[in-house]
Amino acid sequence: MDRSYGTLQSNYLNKLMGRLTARNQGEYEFHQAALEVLESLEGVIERHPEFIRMGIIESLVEPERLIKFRVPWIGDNGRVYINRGYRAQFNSAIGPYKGGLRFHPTVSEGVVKFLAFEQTFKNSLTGLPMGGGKGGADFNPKGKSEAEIMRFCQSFMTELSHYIGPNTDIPAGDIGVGEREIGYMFGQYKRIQGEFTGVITGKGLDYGGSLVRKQATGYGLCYFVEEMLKEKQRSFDSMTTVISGSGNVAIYAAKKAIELGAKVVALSDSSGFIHDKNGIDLDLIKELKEVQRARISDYILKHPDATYTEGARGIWNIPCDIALPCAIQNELDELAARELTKNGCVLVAEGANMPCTPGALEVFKEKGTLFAPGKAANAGGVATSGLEMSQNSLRYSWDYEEVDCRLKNIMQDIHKRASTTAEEYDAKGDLILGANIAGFMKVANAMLAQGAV
Ligand code: NDP
Ligand code: 2IT
Repeated sequence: MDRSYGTLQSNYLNKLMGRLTARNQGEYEFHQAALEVLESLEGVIERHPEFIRMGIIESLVEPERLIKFRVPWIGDNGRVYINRGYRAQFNSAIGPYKGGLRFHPTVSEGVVKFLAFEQTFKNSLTGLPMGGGKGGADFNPKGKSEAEIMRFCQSFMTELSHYIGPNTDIPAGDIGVGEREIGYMFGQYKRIQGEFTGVITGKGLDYGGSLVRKQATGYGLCYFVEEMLKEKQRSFDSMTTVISGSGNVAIYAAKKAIELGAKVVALSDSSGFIHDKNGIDLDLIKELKEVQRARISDYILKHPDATYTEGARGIWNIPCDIALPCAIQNELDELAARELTKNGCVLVAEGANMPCTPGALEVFKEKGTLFAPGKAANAGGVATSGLEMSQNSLRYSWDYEEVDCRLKNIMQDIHKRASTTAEEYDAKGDLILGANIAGFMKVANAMLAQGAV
């Protein structure tokens, strides 16, 4: 059953939301992401009736193109397996489609649409000329051999290569797609097209990747949080921090938070979480996750003082000052939010895309918890992908400090714009509203300027 959408005041937006749920049945994540943005636009359409007249919001919730394809691949046992691949080319008003690829069993049309929709606003917030896209496959990389991963990536790219290009659509990584998978897909694209172009980002440093891209989402998240804390005359110093996930985003969020003085006491994977009151040993986590591709439960073999608990959701019961959900959508629900705030958590910032449920967001609002939405706080990854594209076009590489400094400036700028936009719309401190409106305005104005296309 689709939920009802009684929270929209405007008759126009309410009808639009009704049509959206009817036309995209069962795509709950997409409904959730769209509703959150529409809720933020109530004040905008009062000030800008031209957006209604020109159908801008109806266009924005409809992907420009949705590609769905078969991905056959051969297992080590000689059997043929079939997965489903997707690419949602959501919006190209301000630049070529840009966004990651996710390999995870839960990937579906609705998930890819929610991610590409969010990406449109996120990319706009970075200030760089990138439209919104997202893709992936319902392929589960867990337990697959190196050769199986390579064959899957090559088959996936054989089909995807027809639809992407350095000036049309530039994919990157996301859950289950890291530097290894990007390398295999880039190699296959190069072979098919017979040209070496910046068609994908997150590449290895030896073949066109950018310094800091690997760290960028996690570092950017912490730069954003620093800005939020600064406004309250606080910092990361001595802040007990809980971070979910133990993948690319979580690891580099932990690294930067520790560098800035925080005590990171917990991390998780989809099976469970570790709690190390002494502060987690990040070198061990990196060895387990980046090198061995092991489970996080192995952490306690080296640190018997730490605890491992089955079930990822229990991580939010750990008392902390700061919580950074960096795993997957809807991983932090209303109950978890109540537990966090009861235990004194003062700030929640989304490293993942839409990790907090609408119920959790209500709790944070009610309790006055400082909150940063993913489309603003985790934009550092795609922003640095944008910097990778610039370097590829220039056929030049910037040094580490240069990229890190640009990333930090972009994150500070996103924070400032989300903050000031919230104030302009009489919602001081509401970074959800501020980020949604600031991201929306640039895309909407570009769409208006380009006419009904
Ligand atoms: P990774 O694949 O590197 O890591 C994902 C992590 O999340 C793994 O530790 C995984 O554990 C864990 N996880 C998956 N499902 C669950 C679950 N149900 N409960 C708890 N943990 C879970 O992905 P990334 O770090 O790249 O991405 C994480 C999030 O950040 C995603 O939401 C992604 O969309 C978002 N993001 C990523 C960016 C990037 O640049 N990579 C940029 C912006 C946002 P396990 O190994 O057991 O599956
Ligand atoms: O969700 C995201 O912003 C990403 N997965 C990164 C996308 C990118 O193109 O770098």
